[in-house]
Amino acid sequence: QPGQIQNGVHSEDDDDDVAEDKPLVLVTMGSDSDLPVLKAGLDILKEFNVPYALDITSAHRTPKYMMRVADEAAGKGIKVIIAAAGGAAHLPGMISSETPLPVIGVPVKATHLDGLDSLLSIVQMPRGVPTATVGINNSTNAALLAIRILGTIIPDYQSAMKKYQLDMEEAVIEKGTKLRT
Ligand code: RP5
Repeated sequence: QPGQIQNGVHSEDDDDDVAEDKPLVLVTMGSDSDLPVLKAGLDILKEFNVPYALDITSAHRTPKYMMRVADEAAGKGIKVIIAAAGGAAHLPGMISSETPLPVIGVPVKATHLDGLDSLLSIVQMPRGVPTATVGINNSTNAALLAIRILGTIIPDYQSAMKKYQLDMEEAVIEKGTKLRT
C-alpha cells in the first residue's frame, strides 16, 4: 500500500514497472538505531503517498545482503534509494556503486563526532559514483529530493511538490506578516 512500511523489496511480482502500490523508493539504513532519524522522511513520503520499502542493509555487518539489495532494486521498480548511516557511513556510497539508480545519503548523528564523521564518509565520493548527500539527520530533505526525482517521471508528484513549495512560502510570509503587525 502507498506509504505503508514494508519489509524489504524482495517481492514475487517483479514484472510491471510503476504498478500502483509497488515501492518506488527504497529507504534503507545501516542499523535499526537509525530508524528514529528516518521518521521525519518517512512521514513526508506518506504525506505525498509515495509507496516505499524499508530495509536494514549494513555495509559492515551484512555486506553481501547490502550488495544484493542494491543490485536488485532497479529491477524491482525502485526509482530512488535513500540510504541512512552513521559513523563510518559507507552504506550510501556502496549502494551507489552497485546500482544505476539515484542514491540519497542521510548522514546520521550516531557517535561522539556528532555526525560530521557520517557526513564526510558519505559526501566525499570518488568521481564516477555520484551520491547525493543531505544534511546531518535531515531525512526530510532526503524524502523531498526523492519526490522531486520521481516528479520528473510522474507528473502528480511534481504537482504535489509545487503545492508543497507554495504552502511553505505562504506559511513563511504569514509568519512575517504577523511579526510586522
Ligand atoms: C552504522 O553504525 C549505523 O548506520 C548506525 O548509525 C551506527 C550504529 O549502529 P548500531 O551500533 O546502533 O547498530 O552502521
